[in-house]
Amino acid sequence: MTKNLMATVPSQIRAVSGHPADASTPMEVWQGLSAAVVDAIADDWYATTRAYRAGRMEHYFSAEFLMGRALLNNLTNLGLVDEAREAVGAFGQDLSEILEQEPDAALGNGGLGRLAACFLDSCATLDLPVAGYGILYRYGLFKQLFSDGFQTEHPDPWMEEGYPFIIRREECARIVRYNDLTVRAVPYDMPITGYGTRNVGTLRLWRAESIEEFDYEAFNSQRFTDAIVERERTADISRVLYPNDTTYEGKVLRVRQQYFFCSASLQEIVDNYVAHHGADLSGFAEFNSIQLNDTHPVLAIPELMRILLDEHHLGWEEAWEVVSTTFAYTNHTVLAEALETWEISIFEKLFPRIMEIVREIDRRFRSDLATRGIDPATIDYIAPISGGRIHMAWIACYASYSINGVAALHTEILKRDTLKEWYAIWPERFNNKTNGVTPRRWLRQCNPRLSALLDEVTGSDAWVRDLSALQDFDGAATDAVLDRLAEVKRANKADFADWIKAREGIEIDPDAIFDVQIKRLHEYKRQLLNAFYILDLYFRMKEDPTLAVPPRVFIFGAKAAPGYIRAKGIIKLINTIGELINNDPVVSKTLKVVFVHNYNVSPAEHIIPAADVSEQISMAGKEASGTSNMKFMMNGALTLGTLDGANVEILDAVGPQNAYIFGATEDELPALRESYDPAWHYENVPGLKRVLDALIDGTLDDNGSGWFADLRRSIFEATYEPADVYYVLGDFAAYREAKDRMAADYADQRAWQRRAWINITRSGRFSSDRTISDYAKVWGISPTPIA
Ligand code: KOT
Repeated sequence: MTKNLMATVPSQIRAVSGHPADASTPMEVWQGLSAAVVDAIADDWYATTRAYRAGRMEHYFSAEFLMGRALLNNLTNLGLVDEAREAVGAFGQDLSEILEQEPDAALGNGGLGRLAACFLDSCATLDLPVAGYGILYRYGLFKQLFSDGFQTEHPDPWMEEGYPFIIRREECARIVRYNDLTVRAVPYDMPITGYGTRNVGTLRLWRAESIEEFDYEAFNSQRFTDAIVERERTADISRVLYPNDTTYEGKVLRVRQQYFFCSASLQEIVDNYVAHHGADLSGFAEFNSIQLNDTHPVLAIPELMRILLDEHHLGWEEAWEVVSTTFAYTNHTVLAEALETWEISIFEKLFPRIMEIVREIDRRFRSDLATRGIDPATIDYIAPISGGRIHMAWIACYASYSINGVAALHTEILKRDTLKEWYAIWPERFNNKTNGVTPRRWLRQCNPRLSALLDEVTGSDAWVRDLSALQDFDGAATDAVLDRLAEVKRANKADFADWIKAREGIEIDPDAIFDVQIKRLHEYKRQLLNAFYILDLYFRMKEDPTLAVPPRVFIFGAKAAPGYIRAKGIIKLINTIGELINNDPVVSKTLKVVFVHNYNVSPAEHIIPAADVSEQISMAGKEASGTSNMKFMMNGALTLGTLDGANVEILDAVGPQNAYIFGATEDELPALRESYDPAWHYENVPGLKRVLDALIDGTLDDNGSGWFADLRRSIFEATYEPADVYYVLGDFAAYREAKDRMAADYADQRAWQRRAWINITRSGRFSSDRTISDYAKVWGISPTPIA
């Protein structure tokens, strides 16, 4: 494999560019080098696919896979980074410049999609027979630009220049039928390499195409546009990723997308079963299990029923037995606005047979529960069809052999509130799977300096496959090691400062504290609380120029859903505060605010290794898990956070002296809320009045949008929701105290480095390898190495 790459790179580049390698553009070199990598793994990929298909497999169904870039990830996994550098160096190209040519595969919104990508990496590394299934969106998540501090959205045609890491499998196309449209689903396969293994897994993404290129009859009878329109209606299905994170939008096209990839994937899985085990489908669940990544793929449940009933002629009971031992369901949020429910009329219009099956599931569910003595009101509330709508989460809970949340606290909230009726009936189905992130991309690959230090301290790279091994090195933090750790962080921060200068045009001081909040923009995540702190600090410094404030850079990265005006208002606010501070001749010597535009996987790889402080400040009970918290920890940043999601478990891992925890807890909030009065906080909590007034007194200009006044109203006035639903003012004093203290503590560099070291060595349980090993027990699969 290794010697292959060096030998094939120049010819692959020539094949792509039609030029000699040394006359090719960086983009062509990226294409050729990537093709050489695919060439190097092709035989192993084929062998892995064959081995997996013959045995029991897990199938991970997800509407989103936020893969990011592939080339460096594959080179890292295959141990070919140095060789690739040499290969392109031979004709005067610089590998880091080549790597920057690659577009991000941004086929996801945020945490849910990135989790799916980390899981695939772990499955490959652990040699587990798992394949991913999703949609090949032509346009990934929109590109974000700022114009006068306002977010603007632009299309992201990420594959337009060609993408070597995905292979069209024409021969595996399937037909997906809607009542009003029949389309061809063509699979595109992406190889998923692991670290230190020859196994290569697969992500299969489906693209919608017309059965025929043209409706020739329409074309010939001079109805050219009709022919085109029909073709476009089909292509619409896989055209674009919906840009909503944790919100639900009941659009017909969206449900078409969901059915599209579920139906195509199931057809393939069923056909593969028949090819290996014969036409009796009653044994299907012995060889197959399907994980549903939230409710987006829940249509797979009635669709598998349809295939078993109509195409393989099983009886209802027999089919239901198969289905209810096949599916497992992961819930990713307790936010009410994310719960998917569909109007019956949409299902009736698109797929009447699926609707018929859902009605039968509903009928049997009701009688099943009545027999169990459940009261009629409860039955009606959790029935698959209720209030004239179809409830995807209820179908998932009813049909799944396993139901899990994504962090301990989240799973407890599911059992206690969100899914309590289900927990009462089927407690044995519930289990927790705390999320994790892959240490390959999020440490080995993005932080080579820290990786080299860890190799040295631990004596090998074994930690890359077993991150928990680092915990034995808690005590290895000698002065010499901590000096090295400090050098690593300083060098990463200097690199980051260069990157920011080039990307955003802002100069930052690598010796300042880098305080980072990167995640989707949502009120519950409380970027507003962070913004209020920064503005308050600015006012404190204006008021008392002698105030001792350690130099700080506040870094943000966040996209707002295009229709989420309040989230866009918060982006505009942060940009406006940034302008005020960055242009203040005095304050800007100490503070800077940087909003990284178009935040995505590859910017995260630059930001996280340079961070000192990890902002995880959601209102307790709202962030199901969070995963950037884990990436920061792995890279030696200290958490400043609430007791929410996986922060609770991070605190447990590092101990209270190694994290900064503040604010109301999930169990305290209900009582606090009863007497909560934001106006009282505004009058009495130091700093708040000045900050809130700045939103409307002309200090901050929202360019006439009225958005700042709206943000202020959201704090004081109850509309659809109570005033300040996310308790921003309630937690402000505790946040300010913790954040000030943290900044002061930074001065003791030795103590800080020691705590950073502990964060790194204790991050093992947040490796997605641990998460996937836990899932593998539920799935009943075991490692299947090909070599
Ligand atoms: C989106 C739409 C519907 C239902 C749920 C979502 C969702 C949830 N999208 N992202 N999430 C996040 O998932 C991550 C991975 O589990 C969590 O870490 C994070 O807390 C969720 O907000």
